[in-house]
Amino acid sequence: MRLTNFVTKLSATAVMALASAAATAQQVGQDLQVVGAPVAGATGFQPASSELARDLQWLDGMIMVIITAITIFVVALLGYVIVRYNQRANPKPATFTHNSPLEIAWTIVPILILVFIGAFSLPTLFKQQEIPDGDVVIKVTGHQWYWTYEYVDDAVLFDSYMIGQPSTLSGEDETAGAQAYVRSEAMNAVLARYGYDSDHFLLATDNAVVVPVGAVVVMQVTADDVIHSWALPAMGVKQDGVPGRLAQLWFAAEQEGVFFGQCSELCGKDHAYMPITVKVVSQEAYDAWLAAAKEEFPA
Ligand SMILES: [Cu+2]
Repeated sequence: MRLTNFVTKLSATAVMALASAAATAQQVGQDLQVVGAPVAGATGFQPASSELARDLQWLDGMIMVIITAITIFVVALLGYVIVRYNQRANPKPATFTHNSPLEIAWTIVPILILVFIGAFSLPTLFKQQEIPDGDVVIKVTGHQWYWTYEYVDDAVLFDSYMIGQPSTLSGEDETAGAQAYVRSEAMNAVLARYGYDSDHFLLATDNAVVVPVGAVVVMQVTADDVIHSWALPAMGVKQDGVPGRLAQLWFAAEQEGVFFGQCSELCGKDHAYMPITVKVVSQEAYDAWLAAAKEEFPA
């Protein structure tokens, strides 16, 4: 019984290994849910999918409470003064010019509020800026107008273009009516071929960054022409890529899924057309992807 189980498991594993070896890099993660994407009409954050994103969203909420309390307090004071000390209610105004206890209070209280905010915001900032050792290290270079990704420890290097950018459309796509940068039925068919639907137009790229769930990912961000910015809202990261400099950011994704970001530094006429697609996959799927990527995209 045990032996049969073992044999069944072994053959299943072999089949899976064969199947994944046959997959192309682009096919990895096509069944993933889209988790981090902008939503039309929404005003809040994308779902926090890393510790950094959770921290900064919590900080935003906490500061919002303080801001709201201060605003209500100031508006209430203004209202009280308008009603109580207008010319009709208070015909004879007071003439004093100083009130030391009051002045000390309105100096010390804001200092305490700022120290309180700093006590929470500085650790959050330091956590973002202290770069841990990466399980996966990816050098990302911004170009007008696409990104290049290099998995520095694995000799994998590829460009990533927005689906709908001219180089992503084949002659057949154009015959079918797909025009670069234009939303259409034919464009939806191109998106579908890559595993995306029409909502992901302007967000999805031909080649995605693939990272394993839970792994510490360090991105080394730079650019080779003008300043770009690599941003992934659901992970709470954004870093300018400056020509000649290598800046770093890090994140560890807490859930599998597809996450979209966009270049966030105005970089020329097609700035709107260099999105970022990150697929967070299981370790097994990542290993399969890496094996395929080494074949397809040798550095
Ligand atoms: Cu840009």
